[in-house]
Amino acid sequence: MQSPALILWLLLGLACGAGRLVAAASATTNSLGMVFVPVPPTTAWFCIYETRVRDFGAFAATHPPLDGTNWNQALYHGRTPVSAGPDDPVVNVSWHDARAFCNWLTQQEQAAGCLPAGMVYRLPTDAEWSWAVGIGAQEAAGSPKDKNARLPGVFPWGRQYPPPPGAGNFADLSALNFFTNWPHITGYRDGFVTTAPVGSFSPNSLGLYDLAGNALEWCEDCYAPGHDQRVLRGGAWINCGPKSLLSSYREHAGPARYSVATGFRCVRASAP
Ligand SMILES: [Ca+2]
Repeated sequence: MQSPALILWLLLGLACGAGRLVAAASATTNSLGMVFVPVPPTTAWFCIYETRVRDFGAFAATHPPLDGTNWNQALYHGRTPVSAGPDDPVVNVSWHDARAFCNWLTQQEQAAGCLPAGMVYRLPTDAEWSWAVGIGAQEAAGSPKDKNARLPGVFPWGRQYPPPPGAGNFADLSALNFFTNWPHITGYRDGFVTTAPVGSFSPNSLGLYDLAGNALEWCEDCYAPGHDQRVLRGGAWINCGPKSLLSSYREHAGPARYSVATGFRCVRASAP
């Protein structure tokens, strides 16, 4: 039986312009066109896409200054465009910037009556991200640092390495041809030198796209107790694995850092 808050949220979705329901109780779309699906057994609904340039632009145009620079005209080594299109994942955003976007979206939609007062947008926790990628039941207790790369041979697409065709956007033959002497996955070609539009590759069983590659995704958590750096999951267009593409692999960076490989994904959940 669905909770009253969830039923209210689903009904509000019908009344919020672009916030139409895609499939009742299994996916919902918000005012920016971001689609969310449940990730059991967590109570968070994950955006099926990494946050796009078009999503972030709705916020960034009115909320400078940000830690990250050139989020809408990112360049690798000063000359190769990254995330040049509106449907590419936004990059060059810090953990602070990503959280500010989530807070802004919460306020916007609550003010418009599109989001119940008891619900928020936020970054996923490291544990929620593990459930999203399918390893939540396999990881032992501990910090993200304790869990880092502890499940060898388990990738978002399965156990095969190199990945099968269409598994995601990684450092591939397309990038090798463009950059030359570029570390890449032998024999793998995804067709994208840098980022790809979100949803260009097959989703996982929950309907989530790009958990492997494209852009690294900020999580809420610190990497370890007493550690001020934050967790990043999922690998990026710049990674060729195999370790950096494991489902259990974590990177970490300071909350003000940003890069052409770093973006984020939102979840929609009850307020803490
Ligand atoms: Ca690629």
